[in-house]
Amino acid sequence: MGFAQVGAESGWRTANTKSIQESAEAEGVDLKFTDAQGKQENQIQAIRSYIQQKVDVIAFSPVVETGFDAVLQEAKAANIPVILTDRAVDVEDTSLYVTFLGSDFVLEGEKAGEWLVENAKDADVDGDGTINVVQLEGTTGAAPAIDRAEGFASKIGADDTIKVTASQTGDFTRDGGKQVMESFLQSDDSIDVVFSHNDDMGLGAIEAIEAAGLEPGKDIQIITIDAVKDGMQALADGKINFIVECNPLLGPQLMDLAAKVLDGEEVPERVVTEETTFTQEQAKEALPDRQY
Ligand code: GYE
Repeated sequence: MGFAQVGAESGWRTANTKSIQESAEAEGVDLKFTDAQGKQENQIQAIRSYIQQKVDVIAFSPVVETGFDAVLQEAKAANIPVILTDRAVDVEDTSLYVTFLGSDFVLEGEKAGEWLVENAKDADVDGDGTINVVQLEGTTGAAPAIDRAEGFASKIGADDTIKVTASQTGDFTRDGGKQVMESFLQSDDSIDVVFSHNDDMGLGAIEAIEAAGLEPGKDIQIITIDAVKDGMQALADGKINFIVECNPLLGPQLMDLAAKVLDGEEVPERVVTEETTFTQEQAKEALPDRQY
């Protein structure tokens, strides 16, 4: 199996890589692994090299949704099946991949939005009747950034006191989240809520909020997605208010799907990961057994 990973941008990604490498080893799969360092061109190059090496199956987590048509056509022409892992591509011809294993990112955004609608009153710390939300977006053009924003917007639309006043990418990294939050705080002193597309950017935002002399989780509420250990710890500590889980442990299912595809068995076009959500109390309970 040739696997073209996005990079090492977040705690989620690190756990995802470990899961894929460990499951390959456990299943006796000869894994060729590359890290694209967040660059689509590196990923395309890695896929091309897997085609040249005539691997049996290619799996990858696309950095962004568009621009993969040509290389996927090359894989198809070489009769190498492709499994999308974690993130989707936007291609016209869906026969260019056999299946897509990963989360429902729209649903994750919806869960975040629903929680805010239900808890909006508590978020309005300054009591001015409006909830001003700033959004830390994931990598521009990536499926989880597009879908989480869409799901969130569709739910907060139910409450016209909730408004997204600023939205910018922090590229799914802690440093990116910190920098964007610093600039948001400089230009706006009425921020009530941060909606961050992942834990890492939320953790960066916590640093920026504390540096500005404010208390994260109280003066400004924070909602994130992923539920990696560092995020869950911040949630248990009261610095994050709500986390929507996104499970990175896709390795076992990926190896299973690959084996089936190579055995000529039918596999579903879409395999959705099951996930939950965590409040501060639930995070305290879940933390001791958290695997990632
Ligand atoms: O949420 C984020 C990571 O594609 C689901 O990518 C993944 C996202 C995850 O960098 O932390």
